[in-house]
Amino acid sequence: MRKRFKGLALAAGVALAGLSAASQAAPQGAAAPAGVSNIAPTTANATAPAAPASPLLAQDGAPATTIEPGIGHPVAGRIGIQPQVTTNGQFAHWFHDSILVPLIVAICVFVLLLLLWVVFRFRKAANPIPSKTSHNTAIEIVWTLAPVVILVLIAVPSIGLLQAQFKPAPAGAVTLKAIGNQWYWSYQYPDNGGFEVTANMLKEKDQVAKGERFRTDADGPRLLAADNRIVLPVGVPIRLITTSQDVIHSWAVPAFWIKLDAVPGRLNETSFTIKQPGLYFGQCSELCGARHAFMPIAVEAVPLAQFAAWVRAKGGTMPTPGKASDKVIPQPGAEGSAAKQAEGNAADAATGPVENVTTTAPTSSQGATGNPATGNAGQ
Ligand SMILES: [Cu+2]
Repeated sequence: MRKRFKGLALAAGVALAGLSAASQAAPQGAAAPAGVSNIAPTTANATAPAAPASPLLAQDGAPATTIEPGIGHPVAGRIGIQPQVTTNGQFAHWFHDSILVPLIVAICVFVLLLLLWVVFRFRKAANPIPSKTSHNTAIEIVWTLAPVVILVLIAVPSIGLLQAQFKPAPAGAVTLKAIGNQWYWSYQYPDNGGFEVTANMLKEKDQVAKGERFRTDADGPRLLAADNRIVLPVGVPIRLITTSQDVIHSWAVPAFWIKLDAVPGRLNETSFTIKQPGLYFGQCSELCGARHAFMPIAVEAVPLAQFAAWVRAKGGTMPTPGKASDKVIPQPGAEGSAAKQAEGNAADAATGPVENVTTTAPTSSQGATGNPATGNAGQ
């Protein structure tokens, strides 16, 4: 089923790419203000007219990937964790459902039964002369040690999971840099030519002006659908780097077991591997201002070949199929970072006393944060 769908999507993509030049020019031109009406600037890709050539999106912006019911998005009335598509997520899901919840339930039931038994057994009517017992060494040792043992048993897999969640990506990972903005996400693929994608929430039909693009069910659930999806390959490690332009945001996709704060001036990093193709939705998960609830994340996970086609359609490059560069991305202000190098150059070029290094702002920022490098130059 999925295989057939993949083939269809690919075929549709190729067909669209071929047709786009001829048939798409007219409607796109007519609907030109559609993209402009978004809140955030969508001028990310200045080099290539990417959208029409994208093998994954139809010309009108309709996605070629369809949503699988119950996977990658919330469902009304569902209790519990979303189905997981990463190793960490699957382990955490099992840990939660098979260890933690049963344990909590068992402890609660046990304590409740003890209470009921004590209330019944030691009631006044049955004990006209109260017992004077005040200590019982054996039972005190048990009720101290038993919780300790339980906590230690829980701690072992917990700490293992915690460690796994922050494991650096292995060599050959594809790097995705997610940048939080008030209030939208922008994305860069530093290993794939550094093109940028801006993702805004799609509004409902009654919220947009005539001719403007609005959300359809194919785009995704209300408040979760984005005009541009992030495309990532399946089965390839993803190096996720987050940062922010303004305030703290958080890049979170429940189906990936990923929630990583995006902090201005800093880079946070984690890695994950998506196991199955599909559409996965998430949201900013750090209260970041008035429109915090309206900066969704939509990830389209596709086979590597399709990812490569999308990258090329966006004007990017694939270093080696399935193998991104392993270059180290230095933290702002660290040795080897652009800001540090610029600082060194500025110091070399200075002929007189330098009153304040930070005033000689390097022309090139480190790029990782997108912030001017002046804030780091003096450190
Ligand atoms: Cu935010």
